[in-house]
Amino acid sequence: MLLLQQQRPSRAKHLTRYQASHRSVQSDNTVFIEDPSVDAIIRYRWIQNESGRKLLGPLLLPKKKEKNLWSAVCANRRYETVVTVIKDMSFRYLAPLMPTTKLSHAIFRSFCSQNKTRSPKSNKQATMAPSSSSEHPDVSTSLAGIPLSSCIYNASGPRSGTAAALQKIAQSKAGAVLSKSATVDSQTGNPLPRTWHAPDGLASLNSEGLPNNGIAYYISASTIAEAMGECSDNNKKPYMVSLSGKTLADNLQMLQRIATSPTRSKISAIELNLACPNVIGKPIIGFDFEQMDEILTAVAQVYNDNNNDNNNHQLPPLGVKLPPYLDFQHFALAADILNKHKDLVRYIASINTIGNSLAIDVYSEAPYISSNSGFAGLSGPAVKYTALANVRKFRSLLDASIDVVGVGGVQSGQDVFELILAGATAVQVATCHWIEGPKCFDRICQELQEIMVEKKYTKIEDFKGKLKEWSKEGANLSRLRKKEADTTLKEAQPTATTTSVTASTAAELTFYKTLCGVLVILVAVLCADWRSSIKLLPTE
Ligand code: RRO
Repeated sequence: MLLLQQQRPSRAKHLTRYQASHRSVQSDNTVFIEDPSVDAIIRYRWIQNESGRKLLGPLLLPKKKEKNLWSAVCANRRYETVVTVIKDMSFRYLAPLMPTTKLSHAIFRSFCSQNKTRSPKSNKQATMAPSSSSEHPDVSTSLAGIPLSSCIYNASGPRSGTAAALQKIAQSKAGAVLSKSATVDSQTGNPLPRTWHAPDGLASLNSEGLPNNGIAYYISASTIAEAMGECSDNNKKPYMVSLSGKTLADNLQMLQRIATSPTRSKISAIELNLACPNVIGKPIIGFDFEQMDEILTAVAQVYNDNNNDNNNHQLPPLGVKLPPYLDFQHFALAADILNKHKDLVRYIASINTIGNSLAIDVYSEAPYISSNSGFAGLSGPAVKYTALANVRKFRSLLDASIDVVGVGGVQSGQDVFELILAGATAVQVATCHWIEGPKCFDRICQELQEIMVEKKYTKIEDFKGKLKEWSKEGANLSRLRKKEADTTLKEAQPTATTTSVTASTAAELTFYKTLCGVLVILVAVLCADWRSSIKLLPTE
């Protein structure tokens, strides 16, 4: 790891210091570069492959007052600290991945090219992590019998409505590609504005109203080919289709169309959305247990009819997207229905957004969202705890044959780790993908791997569903770990303070010095003027 801190550095000086110390870049392929031109610290991470280094994405950490903390983090490099600090710094510093500056890119490029020209021996010495399995834990999983190279993929919703958007997911480290929920015909959705992001980055609202290109588009050969490209082989990366018919008949019709589609074998799973909160005038199906049972019974009939005929119309495994439940009785009722249909339902995705939330603009004294009187689905980091509880509860109530996919507020490897600990087999990312774009899958995947390395877990099964009961010993261990991290932070802070006179601080100093000088001159002139005017006063 490396943190460059200097006073008014020129670019050349910056590079020189960087070059002098780049050997200290840590084996986890992370480098921190302070960029005085934007008063920020930029974190670069990369992977090493045969052809050189591939940048995983620069991350701008812009807050000046956070610098000391970051110096400490850099010195410490314990993943707990890094993850904690990342989370404390709040979503808005991380998720949007603001455009990083030319200066830092130049430094990073220089670093890459420099290391490429080294001899293999010194190259090894310099930085790179050995690519053993312990350094790159296995994040693959098996969902409803479908192998996923990574347990992290996109949720149906943001950035999943077009082949172009789906292609970007396919080209990322996401373990699968899931389409936007389809209706029978294409539709544009609710009027704008229909989305809102809280300024603190902790919550988002949407009342999209199911804008989508219609089922024909999502199951067409051209869409799947464009989206999946090289990945169109199901063994490499599964393509999944979400359905959200406006009526039961619509859902059954769409299932039938998939069963008879020439692309049927290219669709690895179907996710039936029983939880859309934004169809005006329609209830959230997952809260109406009678209707939920009715729908699953009818869907089971379509599956049976097709899977038992001799026309090779087998339908892919079915998952069900559920709304968030908040009451133990509701968990039990929903789980009973799902268990009743365990031959049909291979996984649940839990949770959809928290429906009918409301955000108010204090200036206009009106909702931020125009449609449905401002009522909309809540997502983002604020809902993670509801998602964790739903995953945990359903894992304990559902038949073991039904997998649980965790979704809700995931924005870091730690979030994925927690959901898997609570019992998730895989994890979907929605709001973070919406804000950060598909590179979030690579970042989150690497963060999960870092946690697994630290904890010496080599595969997902090592911790899946293994959430422990609260215990005094556990709480003591946690306290000890936090104390250790705090001590390391405190130890690192004085160094950071003494060494980090930033460019902007220096500029402020110069400004105040000049201001003082001007004031002294002004006062001197005024005094001289006053004295001479006294002398000139006529004597009585
Ligand atoms: O399109 C939407 O308004 C939407 C859907 Br289908 C959903 O399932 N969840 C959500 O928050 N928005």
